[in-house]
Amino acid sequence: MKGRHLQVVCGDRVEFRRDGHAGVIESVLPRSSLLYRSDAFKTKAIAANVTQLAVVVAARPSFSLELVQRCLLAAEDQGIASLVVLNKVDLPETPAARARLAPLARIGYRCVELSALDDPAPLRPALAGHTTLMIGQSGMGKSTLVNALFPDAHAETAEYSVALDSGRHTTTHTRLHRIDPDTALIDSPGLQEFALQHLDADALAHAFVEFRPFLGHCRFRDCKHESEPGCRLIEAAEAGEIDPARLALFRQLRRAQHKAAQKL
Ligand SMILES: Nc1nc2c(ncn2[C@@H]2O[C@H](COP(=O)(O)OP(=O)(O)O)[C@@H](O)[C@H]2O)c(=O)[nH]1
Ligand SMILES: [Mg+2]
Ligand SMILES: [Zn+2]
Repeated sequence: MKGRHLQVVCGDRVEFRRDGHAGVIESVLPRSSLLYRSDAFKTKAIAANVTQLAVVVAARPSFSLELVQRCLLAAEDQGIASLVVLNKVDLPETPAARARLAPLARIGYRCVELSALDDPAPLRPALAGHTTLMIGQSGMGKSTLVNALFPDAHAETAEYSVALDSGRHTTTHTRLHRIDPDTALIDSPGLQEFALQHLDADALAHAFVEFRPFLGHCRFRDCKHESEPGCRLIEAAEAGEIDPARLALFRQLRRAQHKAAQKL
């Protein structure tokens, strides 16, 4: 690998050689997973070898349930575990936030509730043995959580950034915090978009875990699950076996993916 351009992302395992007082990365070892972020212009790798995604939400400011689901879908596609962290349970609006997450809990997603300001401990057992990428919209309390878990981390939280007049997005670098040899937490900047465009329609459908038992049973092999007769997913939604809102989300994402593919 020497002399070649190396794409190293947070979480990579590398072969490293000492060179005087410096060090040289000789090679990047094969990755077990690679997660991407995308905006209108480009797709960018954000972290490698992640084994679990933790999506942080809170009752205030309000969070996008669609964004949470996009994150969970990206994790499913990469075959990694995921959980939702409902932070700020000290806030009185928490029951409403919990109710919004209920459809995800029903299909098996774990939800850990805590208040980063009071006690981050409820998250520790969920992190053990994993390399967890923590993501979530700005203001959900990710930096507060990192500081509570790692008192030496000094991650900048919202008030601090306001004082410095440096804007809303305080975390600018993706950073790995090691807890023990088998456990690490990766803190990444406020995430507005999670790349799903690179998934084809089939991969996207499989990322909806609760759809899996029904896939391959539609009358038409190339069923788009829109309005085709004999569509097993439409039947399942009508029978209450899957959540119609999830089928609607699938259709919306599939159309967006289709449009993006046409632009290439
Ligand atoms: N009430 C309450 N506020 C919190 C909690 N955790 C974080 N916050 C506040 O939420 C705001 C955003 O926190 P920050 O950690 O910067 O969010 P980030 O953008 O996700 O990194 C700050 O004002 C925090 O003090 C919590 O558990 N309860
Ligand atoms: Mg932050
Ligand atoms: Zn179908």
